[in-house]
Formats: sequence, C-alpha cells, structure tokens
Amino acid sequence: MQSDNSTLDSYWMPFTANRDFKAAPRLVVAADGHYYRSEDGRQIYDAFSGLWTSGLGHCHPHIADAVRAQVAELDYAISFQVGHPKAFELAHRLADLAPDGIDHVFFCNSGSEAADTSLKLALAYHRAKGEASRTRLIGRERGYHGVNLGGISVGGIVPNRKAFSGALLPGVDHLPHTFDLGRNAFSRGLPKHGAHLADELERLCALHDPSNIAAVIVEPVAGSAGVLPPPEGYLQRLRDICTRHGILLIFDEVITGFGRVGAAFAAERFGVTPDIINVAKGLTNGVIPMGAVLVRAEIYDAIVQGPPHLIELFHGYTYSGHPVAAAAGLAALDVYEEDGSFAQARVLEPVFEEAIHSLADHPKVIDVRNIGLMGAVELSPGPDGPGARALEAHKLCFWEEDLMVRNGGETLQFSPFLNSKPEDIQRTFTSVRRALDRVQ
Ligand code: PXG
Ligand code: PLP
Repeated sequence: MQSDNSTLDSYWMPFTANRDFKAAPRLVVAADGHYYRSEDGRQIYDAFSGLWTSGLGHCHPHIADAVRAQVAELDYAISFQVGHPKAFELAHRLADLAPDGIDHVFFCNSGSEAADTSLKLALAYHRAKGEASRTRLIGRERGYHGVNLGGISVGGIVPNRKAFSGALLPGVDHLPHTFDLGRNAFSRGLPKHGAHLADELERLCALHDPSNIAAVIVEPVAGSAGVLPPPEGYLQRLRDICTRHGILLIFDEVITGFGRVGAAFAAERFGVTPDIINVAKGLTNGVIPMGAVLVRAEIYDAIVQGPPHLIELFHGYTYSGHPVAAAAGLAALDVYEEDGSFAQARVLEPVFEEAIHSLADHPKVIDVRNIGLMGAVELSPGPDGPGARALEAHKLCFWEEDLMVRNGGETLQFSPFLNSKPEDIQRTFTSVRRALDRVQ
C-alpha cells in the first residue's frame, strides 16, 4: 500500500521532525543483509547498521530461525519468581564474554532501561555496603544514556534535557565533554589531547567528598553526540580516580558493545575495566528489543543478601529476560563467535578510516572522527541554520544515492556492518561526497 499523509498522521515518531517527514515520507518496507527496500522498490544500502543495532546485517537467517522457533515454543514466561532456561544461558554467555570480574547480568529491554537500572544498582550497592551517603551521580556533557529520567539526568545533550529540567535528578554533576575541534580536528582513532579532562573528576571529589559519590557513567566513545572517541589515556585516568575513591565506574556500551570497536566491548579494546557495563542494540543484533546490565561479583554479592526467602532487589521489568529476546541474543552471540565478527570489524577499521577521511578535503567538512567501525563527519553550518545541512544530506542520500546515512546535529554518522564489503564502504563515501557537493 502506497502511504498517503492521512494514514501517517497518528504515529508520533520518535526523535523525528514529524511534519517534515510526513510531507515526504522515507519509508522502508523490507530488509535483507546490507540493504533495505524502500516503499518505492529501491534497494538502499544501510551505512548505519540499523541504528547502530544490526552489525551482522538485517534478517540474519540464524537469528530469524531462532526467533521463529522460540515464539512458537515459549512466547512469554512470567519473569518474577519463575525463570526459563534461555535467560540463564544468555546471562552465562554474556558473563563469559565480559572482562574478567564482570559476571552477573540483569536484563531489561533497551539502553534507556539499562542506564536507569545501572544507576539504581550503584545506589543499592553502596547502601548495602553501609555507605548510604554515596548518592551523587556523575555523567558527562554531551553524554547520551537514553531518554528515561535517570538517563537524561546524567546525560549531557541539551535538547534532550531542556524541556524536562524540572524532573531531573538532584545531586548530579557532569564532567566536561572531550570534544576539542581546535586541537584534535581530523584525528584518526583516539585524539591526542584531553586526558587531563578526566582530572575534573578529582575536582568534583574534592568539592563533594567522595563519600557522597556513588558512580560515574560515561560512554567509552560518545556515540549520539557525534562519535567522540576518548582522548588517549582518558579512560584509564577516570578508572584510577574511581578506584582511589571507591566510586563505581559505569561504561555505557549500548553502541560500543558487540564488535562496534573491534572487540567484544570497548572495555577490552581500551584495556580499561569498569564495574558495570550497559548493553542493548547489538545484544540481539537489533532483532528483538533487549538491554542488559553486566556487573562485578562484588555488586551482586553485596546486594543479594539477607533472609533467603526475601526479594533482594526491588527492580525488574515484565519483559526482563524475555524468551524471544533471549533466543535472539543467543543466536546473535553464536554468529558473532562463528563468524569472528569482532576481529572482522578490526580488520575493516583501516579501510573505513581511509574511506571516511577521504572527505577531509571537502569544503563543507570541518572534522572527521573515527574509531572501530564508528565514524562522524562534522559539517560547517549551512545558510539554513543549525542542523539543516546534515538533514538535507541525509535526504539526498536516501532519495538520490540509495544510501541510508544518519544525521545528528551538524554531523553525518556512520556505523558500517561488521561484515561489510570493503568496496561498499568506499562507495558509501563517494555517494556522500556527491550529496555534500549539492547541499546548501
Ligand atoms: N546509551 C547509549 C550510549 C546509547 O547510544 C541508549 C543508551 C539508549 O538506548 P535505547 O535502546 O533506549 O534507545 C543509547 C541509544 C544516534 C542514536 O543517532 C543513538 C541512540 C539512540 C538514538 C539515536 O546516534 N543510542
Ligand atoms: N504500569 C503499570 C500500570 C504496570 O502494571 C506495569 C507493570 O506491571 C508497568 C507500568 C511497568 O511495565 P514494564 O514492567 O513492562 O516496564
């Protein structure tokens, strides 16, 4: 059915310019491997792997089969006081994949829920240890931790907070962001300058006293804010300060997990182990919504105490460990392992780096950033004001280049498949160049 505007009106689209979209809808109706099919029958190459979600490609047969079988065998299982085997198996496999010491898994349904769950676990942990004064939470400017009230409180993307400022959590501070166009523009991989920005955490410790601070949450590579790889040495410095002061370090790996930076987790790639890792997206290759919070044994052991017949943690979701999501997660982990997807991504990284930096000489480009298979091209603002140029480039790519590219603010963002063909990565940036030539 060809859509007309009246059938599109009811759906209030998320993070979308609704009226602009509905005036000329960009609809996809199917997907297979590395391509979407648009409503008007075009094959559209997906240069964003879904929404950072689908690193193995769309409609992967192994995952699709697992989901089909599961939905017919056990569609839903009550999640409180009763379990089903696949949730336990998936938790076990995730614990195996995680850095040493991180070995318990709490399931939720999205990255936003993972963020709020991780903050609650941090508070519950300190309280259980007799340090109930540790309630302050520290996020970072330009951080994205989803859209729930906890996540936007520690998050640092201004428009995501602005309308809701009356409901933000009290007792939250933000570290400075690490974006430094003046010194780090066109860096390849980790920028050289900025490790000292982690020392701002020491300043907050001096201000509040560490005995009042529960946790620091950061994305190892800030994603939504336009791919900001951490300056060399920065994450280790955060780790050291947290360790020194008994503060939990949470890595939000919703984007960086499952191969996106050429390893199972950014923690592994950068050799810095946090206390908690949040995941979602690639956990099921985007096929079924699922998130998870992976924690150190000390956290589980501190909270899971008291009379054994009593509930230890008053938290959980109707769909925690959902059977179909768990089946999708297990199948995705099978494929990651069998295909060697994380190593595959690492091999593609230099190809991607060359290709994305080929845009560095474009007159409308003021920065190019990349790490693993994450990349952003920062545009100078056009005559139509902030964000217009990137949105126009996204639309030109969709309509004229049969290419799905993500725009966010002044950036175009790229998240190639872990199993991309090198020539497709190269072709992506030839198309983007043509689009940039044409935008206002
Ligand atoms: N944490 C991080 C680091 C994320 O990237 C979330 C939490 C929230 O996950 P859910 O599943 O609740 O959306 C995310 C999600 C973009 C973009 O364009 C990125 C996300 C969401 C929407 C857009 O980069 N990341
Ligand atoms: N609202 C109401 C009225 C509910 O009964 C429930 C769960 O039982 C929720 C919200 C939370 O839903 P979920 O567990 O899917 O997050």
